[in-house]
Amino acid sequence: MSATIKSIEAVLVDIPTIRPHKLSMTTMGVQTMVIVRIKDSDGLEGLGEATTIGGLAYGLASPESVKVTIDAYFAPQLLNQPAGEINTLRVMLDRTSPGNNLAKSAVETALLDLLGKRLNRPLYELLGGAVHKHLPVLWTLASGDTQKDIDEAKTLIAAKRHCDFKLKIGARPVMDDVRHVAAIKEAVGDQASVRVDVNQAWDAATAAKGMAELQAAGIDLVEQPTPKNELAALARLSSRFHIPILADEAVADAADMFTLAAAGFSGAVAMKIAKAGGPLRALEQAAVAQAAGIGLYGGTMLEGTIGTAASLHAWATLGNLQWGTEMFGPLLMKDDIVVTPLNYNNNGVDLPTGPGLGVEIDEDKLAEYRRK
Ligand code: MUC
Ligand code: MG
Repeated sequence: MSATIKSIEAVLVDIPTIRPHKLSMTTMGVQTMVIVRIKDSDGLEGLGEATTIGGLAYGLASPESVKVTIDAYFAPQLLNQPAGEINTLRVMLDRTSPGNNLAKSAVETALLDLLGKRLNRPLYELLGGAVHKHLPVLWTLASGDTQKDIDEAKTLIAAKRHCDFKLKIGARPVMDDVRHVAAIKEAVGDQASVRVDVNQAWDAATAAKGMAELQAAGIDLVEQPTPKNELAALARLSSRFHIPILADEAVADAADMFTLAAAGFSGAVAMKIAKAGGPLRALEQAAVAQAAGIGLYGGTMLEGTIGTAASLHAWATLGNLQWGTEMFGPLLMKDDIVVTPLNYNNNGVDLPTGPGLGVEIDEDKLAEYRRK
């Protein structure tokens, strides 16, 4: 008989960021992760992570609500079920609990990690094998100060830690943002790709003005300029400008991707396991995007090492990752709760190769940062 699920624990972990991280809707000084630990009847353990940004500022769930969802609703359904029947368990949770993708992502990840450990193979092999063993990683400049951002970019370029940058804009008047972005692009020149993320802050008219200015300034990509529900506006902007649009908040899963593509959108999509409901679900979204000619980008919710590793295993299986990834979450946090951190080098990160996610919890660090 196959192993069954014996315990499920959801732990809130708060780690300060290395500097304030300013987005259009909030400024982060701490990142809260929900770490999920699933143990089976053979004593093996799978790890998962559900992470959002700024409490309730960014997504539809908070870290605290994700913990309650897992403790009160998912755990009783999952206990004593066969741990390896991941598809069956997914179908069960979808039937009893629609949505709740953040919590589902952590559970799916933990079950995949458990399966990898049981089979003694890395997750990417369970997903059909890795096309890439080293993935490019962008860095977000979001100190809120132009000169600080330029200094940060130059240091990171010189250290070969990153050569692609995303700037968080949208909180200030559009021309203030354009001046900030243009100054940074001017300072780094052709050494770096510079992109922006507006996080839904512009209406359609402001977006048209902003995109024209950003196109003239040599910016490579504009992420989610308009509100997430305004799909027609996103589609219209994508055909009006040659600077491509990256859809983020507008598309969580495969169905959203189909709807946006059918509305006439062209450009790229920021895939995130947290939005889609797990690594398998994110790859379903990738298939729809590819069929519609929409470019792929490995996105982050600024997860720690567990969620970042899970995402990397999924993105590594994709032949065309046209826009690379932004899997830098662990680098934005002051500390980590794993024994061996990911290896960031040469403007990217190495895919972990151990069984499952290839990541191990540091129990002392977890005890230090878990919410008391
Ligand atoms: C987002 O909207 O993309 C990802 C990178 C970053 O700096 O913020 C997140 C959220
Ligand atoms: Mg974004």
